[in-house]
Amino acid sequence: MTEVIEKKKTIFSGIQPSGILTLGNYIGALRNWVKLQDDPAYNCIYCVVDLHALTVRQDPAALRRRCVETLALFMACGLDPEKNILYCQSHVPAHSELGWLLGCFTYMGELQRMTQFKDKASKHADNINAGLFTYPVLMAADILLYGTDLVPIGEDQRQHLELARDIAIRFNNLYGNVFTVPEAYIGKAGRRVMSLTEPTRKMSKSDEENSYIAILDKPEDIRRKLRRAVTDSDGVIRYDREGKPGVSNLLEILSAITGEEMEALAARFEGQGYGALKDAVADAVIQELSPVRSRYEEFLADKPYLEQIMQNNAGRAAKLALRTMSKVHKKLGLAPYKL
Ligand code: AQP
Repeated sequence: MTEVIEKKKTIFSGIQPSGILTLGNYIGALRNWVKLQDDPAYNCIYCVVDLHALTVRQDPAALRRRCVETLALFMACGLDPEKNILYCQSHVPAHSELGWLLGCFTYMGELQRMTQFKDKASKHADNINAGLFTYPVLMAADILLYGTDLVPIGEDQRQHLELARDIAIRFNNLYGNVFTVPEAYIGKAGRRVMSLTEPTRKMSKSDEENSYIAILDKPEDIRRKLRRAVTDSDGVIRYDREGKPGVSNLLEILSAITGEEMEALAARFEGQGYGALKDAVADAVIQELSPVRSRYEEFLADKPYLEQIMQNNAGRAAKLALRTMSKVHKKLGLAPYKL
Protein backbone atom coordinates (compact mmCIF):
# COMPACT_ATOMS: atom_id res chain seq x y z
CA MET A 1 0.00 0.00 0.00
CA THR A 2 1.42 3.42 -0.88
CA GLU A 3 1.54 5.96 1.87
CA VAL A 4 0.13 9.38 1.01
CA ILE A 5 2.32 12.12 2.47
CA GLU A 6 0.27 15.26 2.95
CA LYS A 7 2.12 18.54 2.41
CA LYS A 8 2.13 20.71 5.52
CA LYS A 9 -0.20 23.67 5.35
CA THR A 10 1.13 27.20 5.88
CA ILE A 11 -0.35 29.55 8.44
CA PHE A 12 0.40 33.27 8.43
CA SER A 13 -0.83 36.07 10.65
CA GLY A 14 0.39 39.38 12.04
CA ILE A 15 -0.21 42.04 14.67
CA GLN A 16 0.62 45.73 14.46
CA PRO A 17 2.99 47.14 17.08
CA SER A 18 0.72 50.18 17.23
CA GLY A 19 0.23 50.10 21.00
CA ILE A 20 0.11 47.69 23.90
CA LEU A 21 -1.60 44.51 22.76
CA THR A 22 -5.06 43.97 24.17
CA LEU A 23 -7.25 41.16 25.42
CA GLY A 24 -8.89 41.40 21.96
CA ASN A 25 -5.57 40.62 20.25
CA TYR A 26 -5.02 37.81 22.76
CA ILE A 27 -8.39 36.09 22.46
CA GLY A 28 -8.96 36.86 18.77
CA ALA A 29 -5.47 36.04 17.55
CA LEU A 30 -2.53 35.13 19.81
CA ARG A 31 -4.22 32.38 21.78
CA ASN A 32 -5.24 30.63 18.58
CA TRP A 33 -1.73 30.99 17.18
CA VAL A 34 -0.32 29.22 20.22
CA LYS A 35 -2.81 26.35 19.82
CA LEU A 36 -1.84 25.89 16.19
CA GLN A 37 1.93 25.73 16.72
CA ASP A 38 1.84 22.19 18.10
CA ASP A 39 -0.22 20.80 15.24
CA PRO A 40 2.17 18.89 12.98
CA ALA A 41 -0.07 19.67 9.99
CA TYR A 42 1.09 23.30 9.92
CA ASN A 43 4.11 25.52 9.34
CA CYS A 44 3.37 28.78 11.14
CA ILE A 45 4.67 32.25 10.32
CA TYR A 46 3.80 35.11 12.70
CA CYS A 47 4.81 38.66 12.00
CA VAL A 48 5.06 41.99 13.82
CA VAL A 49 3.54 44.11 11.05
CA ASP A 50 5.34 47.39 11.65
CA LEU A 51 4.74 48.71 8.11
CA HIS A 52 1.00 48.56 8.72
CA ALA A 53 1.44 50.57 11.91
CA LEU A 54 2.80 53.48 9.84
CA THR A 55 -0.66 54.14 8.41
CA VAL A 56 -1.18 56.08 11.65
CA ARG A 57 1.52 58.54 12.85
CA GLN A 58 3.96 56.79 15.17
CA ASP A 59 6.70 58.12 17.39
CA PRO A 60 9.86 56.51 15.86
CA ALA A 61 11.53 55.67 19.18
CA ALA A 62 8.34 54.16 20.56
CA LEU A 63 7.70 52.15 17.40
CA ARG A 64 11.25 50.75 17.42
CA ARG A 65 10.86 49.74 21.06
CA ARG A 66 7.40 48.25 20.53
CA CYS A 67 8.59 45.95 17.73
CA VAL A 68 10.92 44.15 20.12
CA GLU A 69 8.34 44.27 22.91
CA THR A 70 5.72 42.73 20.64
CA LEU A 71 8.06 39.88 19.81
CA ALA A 72 8.67 39.37 23.55
CA LEU A 73 4.92 39.30 24.05
CA PHE A 74 4.44 36.72 21.29
CA MET A 75 6.90 34.52 23.12
CA ALA A 76 5.39 35.25 26.54
CA CYS A 77 2.02 34.10 25.20
CA GLY A 78 3.69 30.79 24.35
CA LEU A 79 4.93 31.11 20.76
CA ASP A 80 8.19 29.25 20.28
CA PRO A 81 10.67 30.80 17.78
CA GLU A 82 11.98 27.31 16.98
CA LYS A 83 8.54 25.99 16.03
CA ASN A 84 7.32 29.12 14.24
CA ILE A 85 8.88 31.85 12.15
CA LEU A 86 8.55 35.00 14.31
CA TYR A 87 9.85 38.16 12.67
CA CYS A 88 9.32 41.79 11.82
CA GLN A 89 7.61 42.74 8.53
CA SER A 90 10.00 45.56 7.53
CA HIS A 91 12.95 43.12 7.71
CA VAL A 92 11.60 41.30 4.64
CA PRO A 93 11.32 43.90 1.85
CA ALA A 94 9.38 41.46 -0.35
CA HIS A 95 6.23 42.42 1.62
CA SER A 96 6.38 45.98 0.29
CA GLU A 97 7.34 44.90 -3.18
CA LEU A 98 4.51 42.41 -3.54
CA GLY A 99 2.20 45.03 -2.01
CA TRP A 100 3.01 47.35 -4.91
CA LEU A 101 2.55 44.64 -7.52
CA LEU A 102 -0.79 43.50 -6.08
CA GLY A 103 -1.95 47.12 -5.92
CA CYS A 104 -1.98 46.97 -9.71
CA PHE A 105 -4.54 44.16 -9.45
CA THR A 106 -6.84 45.78 -6.89
CA TYR A 107 -9.68 48.14 -7.73
CA MET A 108 -10.37 51.46 -6.03
CA GLY A 109 -14.01 50.42 -5.56
CA GLU A 110 -12.94 47.34 -3.61
CA LEU A 111 -10.79 49.38 -1.25
CA GLN A 112 -13.50 52.01 -0.82
CA ARG A 113 -15.82 49.32 0.56
CA MET A 114 -13.48 48.36 3.42
CA THR A 115 -15.15 49.14 6.73
CA GLN A 116 -11.84 49.40 8.60
CA PHE A 117 -10.75 52.17 6.23
CA LYS A 118 -13.98 54.07 6.85
CA ASP A 119 -13.65 53.56 10.58
CA LYS A 120 -9.97 54.59 10.77
CA ALA A 121 -10.48 57.52 8.38
CA SER A 122 -13.14 58.87 10.70
CA LYS A 123 -10.85 58.38 13.74
CA HIS A 124 -7.86 60.05 12.03
CA ALA A 125 -9.57 62.67 9.88
CA ASP A 126 -6.39 64.81 9.86
CA ASN A 127 -4.30 62.03 8.29
CA ILE A 128 -6.29 60.02 5.74
CA ASN A 129 -3.21 58.86 3.86
CA ALA A 130 -2.93 56.56 0.85
CA GLY A 131 -1.32 53.87 3.04
CA LEU A 132 -4.45 53.69 5.16
CA PHE A 133 -6.43 53.19 1.97
CA THR A 134 -4.15 50.50 0.51
CA TYR A 135 -3.59 48.73 3.86
CA PRO A 136 -5.60 45.66 2.71
CA VAL A 137 -3.33 45.28 -0.35
CA LEU A 138 -0.24 45.09 1.86
CA MET A 139 -2.11 42.61 4.04
CA ALA A 140 -2.89 40.53 0.95
CA ALA A 141 0.82 40.63 0.07
CA ASP A 142 1.79 39.50 3.61
CA ILE A 143 -0.45 36.48 3.25
CA LEU A 144 0.12 35.53 -0.39
CA LEU A 145 3.91 35.85 -0.12
CA TYR A 146 4.16 32.57 1.75
CA GLY A 147 1.59 30.42 -0.07
CA THR A 148 -0.55 30.71 3.04
CA ASP A 149 -3.43 28.25 3.42
CA LEU A 150 -4.91 29.51 6.68
CA VAL A 151 -5.00 32.93 8.35
CA PRO A 152 -5.96 32.97 12.04
CA ILE A 153 -7.66 36.33 12.63
CA GLY A 154 -10.46 37.97 14.58
CA GLU A 155 -13.83 38.57 12.90
CA ASP A 156 -12.87 42.24 12.24
CA GLN A 157 -10.31 41.16 9.63
CA ARG A 158 -12.64 38.90 7.64
CA GLN A 159 -13.40 41.53 5.00
CA HIS A 160 -9.67 42.11 4.37
CA LEU A 161 -9.13 38.39 4.01
CA GLU A 162 -11.95 38.13 1.47
CA LEU A 163 -10.20 40.81 -0.55
CA ALA A 164 -6.88 38.93 -0.38
CA ARG A 165 -8.71 35.88 -1.75
CA ASP A 166 -10.25 37.92 -4.58
CA ILE A 167 -6.84 39.38 -5.52
CA ALA A 168 -5.24 35.91 -5.52
CA ILE A 169 -8.02 34.46 -7.69
CA ARG A 170 -7.84 37.41 -10.09
CA PHE A 171 -4.06 37.08 -10.43
CA ASN A 172 -4.26 33.29 -10.88
CA ASN A 173 -6.93 33.66 -13.57
CA LEU A 174 -4.57 35.93 -15.50
CA TYR A 175 -1.22 34.20 -14.93
CA GLY A 176 -1.86 30.59 -13.89
CA ASN A 177 -1.62 29.05 -10.47
CA VAL A 178 0.74 31.40 -8.66
CA PHE A 179 -0.94 32.07 -5.32
CA THR A 180 -2.60 29.76 -2.84
CA VAL A 181 -6.08 31.10 -2.09
CA PRO A 182 -6.13 31.49 1.72
CA GLU A 183 -8.93 30.65 4.14
CA ALA A 184 -9.76 32.52 7.36
CA TYR A 185 -9.38 30.62 10.63
CA ILE A 186 -11.61 32.28 13.19
CA GLY A 187 -11.78 30.69 16.67
CA LYS A 188 -15.20 29.79 18.05
CA ALA A 189 -15.29 32.08 21.08
CA GLY A 190 -14.15 35.70 21.32
CA ARG A 191 -14.08 36.42 17.60
CA ARG A 192 -14.78 40.04 18.35
CA VAL A 193 -13.98 41.35 21.81
CA MET A 194 -15.73 44.68 22.29
CA SER A 195 -14.66 47.92 23.96
CA LEU A 196 -15.43 48.13 27.69
CA THR A 197 -16.59 51.73 27.41
CA GLU A 198 -18.43 51.52 24.07
CA PRO A 199 -19.46 47.89 23.74
CA THR A 200 -20.81 48.31 20.21
CA ARG A 201 -17.25 48.99 18.95
CA LYS A 202 -14.41 46.49 18.92
CA MET A 203 -11.72 46.65 21.59
CA SER A 204 -8.70 48.42 20.03
CA LYS A 205 -5.23 49.07 21.38
CA SER A 206 -5.13 52.62 20.06
CA ASP A 207 -8.36 53.73 21.81
CA GLU A 208 -8.55 55.36 25.22
CA GLU A 209 -7.04 53.33 28.04
CA ASN A 210 -10.19 52.39 29.97
CA SER A 211 -11.78 50.92 26.85
CA TYR A 212 -9.37 48.00 26.68
CA ILE A 213 -7.56 45.53 28.86
CA ALA A 214 -3.90 45.34 27.91
CA ILE A 215 -2.35 41.89 28.07
CA LEU A 216 0.24 43.41 30.40
CA ASP A 217 -2.17 45.30 32.68
CA LYS A 218 -1.63 44.77 36.39
CA PRO A 219 -4.35 42.70 38.16
CA GLU A 220 -5.70 45.77 40.00
CA ASP A 221 -6.05 47.66 36.69
CA ILE A 222 -7.83 44.74 35.04
CA ARG A 223 -10.31 44.58 37.92
CA ARG A 224 -10.83 48.35 37.96
CA LYS A 225 -11.47 48.53 34.20
CA LEU A 226 -13.88 45.61 34.31
CA ARG A 227 -15.77 47.03 37.29
CA ARG A 228 -16.29 50.21 35.29
CA ALA A 229 -17.29 48.39 32.10
CA VAL A 230 -20.47 49.80 30.56
CA THR A 231 -23.49 47.50 30.94
CA ASP A 232 -27.18 48.50 31.00
CA SER A 233 -29.92 49.23 33.50
CA ASP A 234 -32.17 46.18 33.40
CA GLY A 235 -29.94 44.16 35.73
CA VAL A 236 -30.48 40.75 34.09
CA ILE A 237 -27.49 38.64 33.04
CA ARG A 238 -28.46 37.30 29.64
CA TYR A 239 -26.66 36.93 26.30
CA ASP A 240 -28.11 39.30 23.70
CA ARG A 241 -25.48 40.96 21.52
CA GLU A 242 -27.86 43.51 20.00
CA GLY A 243 -29.96 44.40 23.02
CA LYS A 244 -27.36 44.01 25.78
CA PRO A 245 -23.93 44.56 24.18
CA GLY A 246 -22.02 45.30 27.40
CA VAL A 247 -23.24 42.28 29.36
CA SER A 248 -22.89 40.03 26.29
CA ASN A 249 -19.30 41.16 25.82
CA LEU A 250 -18.48 40.24 29.43
CA LEU A 251 -20.14 36.84 28.98
CA GLU A 252 -18.20 36.27 25.76
CA ILE A 253 -14.87 37.15 27.36
CA LEU A 254 -15.62 34.76 30.22
CA SER A 255 -16.69 32.01 27.85
CA ALA A 256 -13.62 32.50 25.64
CA ILE A 257 -11.32 32.15 28.63
CA THR A 258 -13.00 29.39 30.64
CA GLY A 259 -14.46 27.47 27.71
CA GLU A 260 -17.92 27.45 29.38
CA GLU A 261 -20.93 27.55 27.06
CA MET A 262 -23.17 30.61 27.14
CA GLU A 263 -26.18 28.67 28.53
CA ALA A 264 -24.06 27.32 31.38
CA LEU A 265 -22.90 30.84 32.20
CA ALA A 266 -26.45 32.22 32.11
CA ALA A 267 -27.50 29.46 34.54
CA ARG A 268 -24.47 30.11 36.79
CA PHE A 269 -25.30 33.82 37.13
CA GLU A 270 -29.08 33.54 37.31
CA GLY A 271 -30.46 35.98 39.88
CA GLN A 272 -27.06 37.62 40.47
CA GLY A 273 -26.06 41.23 39.81
CA TYR A 274 -23.61 42.63 37.28
CA GLY A 275 -20.99 43.04 40.04
CA ALA A 276 -20.75 39.24 40.40
CA LEU A 277 -20.30 38.82 36.65
CA LYS A 278 -17.64 41.53 36.49
CA ASP A 279 -15.73 39.96 39.37
CA ALA A 280 -15.85 36.54 37.75
CA VAL A 281 -14.57 37.96 34.46
CA ALA A 282 -11.80 39.83 36.31
CA ASP A 283 -10.75 36.64 38.17
CA ALA A 284 -10.61 34.64 34.94
CA VAL A 285 -8.74 37.30 32.97
CA ILE A 286 -6.22 37.90 35.77
CA GLN A 287 -5.56 34.19 36.11
CA GLU A 288 -5.08 33.81 32.36
CA LEU A 289 -2.81 36.81 31.87
CA SER A 290 -0.64 36.75 35.03
CA PRO A 291 1.78 34.08 33.76
CA VAL A 292 2.06 35.93 30.43
CA ARG A 293 3.09 39.08 32.29
CA SER A 294 5.83 37.41 34.24
CA ARG A 295 7.21 35.53 31.23
CA TYR A 296 7.18 38.81 29.29
CA GLU A 297 9.43 40.48 31.87
CA GLU A 298 11.88 37.58 31.60
CA PHE A 299 12.06 37.71 27.80
CA LEU A 300 12.34 41.46 27.71
CA ALA A 301 15.29 41.38 30.08
CA ASP A 302 17.36 39.76 27.29
CA LYS A 303 17.12 42.18 24.35
CA PRO A 304 20.15 40.78 22.44
CA TYR A 305 18.44 37.35 22.41
CA LEU A 306 15.21 38.89 21.06
CA GLU A 307 17.11 40.82 18.40
CA GLN A 308 18.91 37.69 17.33
CA ILE A 309 15.63 35.82 16.99
CA MET A 310 14.26 38.64 14.85
CA GLN A 311 17.34 38.61 12.65
CA ASN A 312 17.45 34.81 12.14
CA ASN A 313 13.73 34.45 11.60
CA ALA A 314 13.65 37.29 9.07
CA GLY A 315 16.29 35.36 7.11
CA ARG A 316 14.10 32.24 7.13
CA ALA A 317 11.05 34.25 6.01
CA ALA A 318 13.01 36.08 3.28
CA LYS A 319 14.12 32.78 1.76
CA LEU A 320 10.51 31.59 1.47
CA ALA A 321 9.40 34.97 0.12
CA LEU A 322 12.05 34.88 -2.59
CA ARG A 323 10.50 31.76 -4.11
CA THR A 324 7.16 33.50 -4.57
CA MET A 325 8.73 36.73 -5.80
CA SER A 326 10.76 35.09 -8.53
CA LYS A 327 7.64 33.28 -9.75
CA VAL A 328 5.65 36.54 -9.71
CA HIS A 329 8.39 38.46 -11.56
CA LYS A 330 8.53 35.80 -14.26
CA LYS A 331 4.76 35.66 -14.70
CA LEU A 332 4.43 39.43 -14.91
CA GLY A 333 7.20 39.75 -17.48
CA LEU A 334 9.61 41.78 -15.36
CA ALA A 335 13.09 41.61 -16.91
CA PRO A 336 15.27 38.90 -15.33
CA TYR A 337 18.18 39.98 -13.15
CA LYS A 338 20.63 38.57 -10.61
CA LEU A 339 21.66 40.44 -7.50
N1 AQP B 1 -11.24 43.30 19.61
C1 AQP B 1 -10.78 42.25 18.97
N2 AQP B 1 -11.42 41.06 19.04
C2 AQP B 1 -10.94 39.96 18.39
N3 AQP B 1 -9.81 39.98 17.65
C3 AQP B 1 -9.14 41.15 17.57
N4 AQP B 1 -8.01 41.51 16.93
C4 AQP B 1 -7.74 42.81 17.15
N5 AQP B 1 -8.69 43.34 17.94
C5 AQP B 1 -9.58 42.34 18.20
C6 AQP B 1 -7.22 40.60 16.11
O1 AQP B 1 -5.85 40.79 16.43
C7 AQP B 1 -5.08 40.63 15.25
C8 AQP B 1 -4.12 41.75 15.06
O2 AQP B 1 -4.76 42.96 14.89
P1 AQP B 1 -3.88 44.25 14.60
O3 AQP B 1 -3.27 44.72 15.84
O4 AQP B 1 -2.94 44.00 13.50
O5 AQP B 1 -4.87 45.24 14.02
P2 AQP B 1 -6.27 45.66 14.47
O6 AQP B 1 -7.25 44.57 14.18
O7 AQP B 1 -6.50 46.98 13.83
O8 AQP B 1 -6.11 45.78 16.04
P3 AQP B 1 -6.36 47.03 16.91
O9 AQP B 1 -6.07 46.66 18.32
O10 AQP B 1 -7.73 47.59 16.64
O11 AQP B 1 -5.23 48.00 16.41
P4 AQP B 1 -5.29 49.53 16.18
O12 AQP B 1 -5.95 50.12 17.38
O13 AQP B 1 -3.87 49.95 16.04
O14 AQP B 1 -6.07 49.71 14.93
C9 AQP B 1 -6.05 40.48 14.09
O15 AQP B 1 -6.15 39.11 13.77
C10 AQP B 1 -7.34 40.96 14.65
O16 AQP B 1 -8.45 40.33 14.06
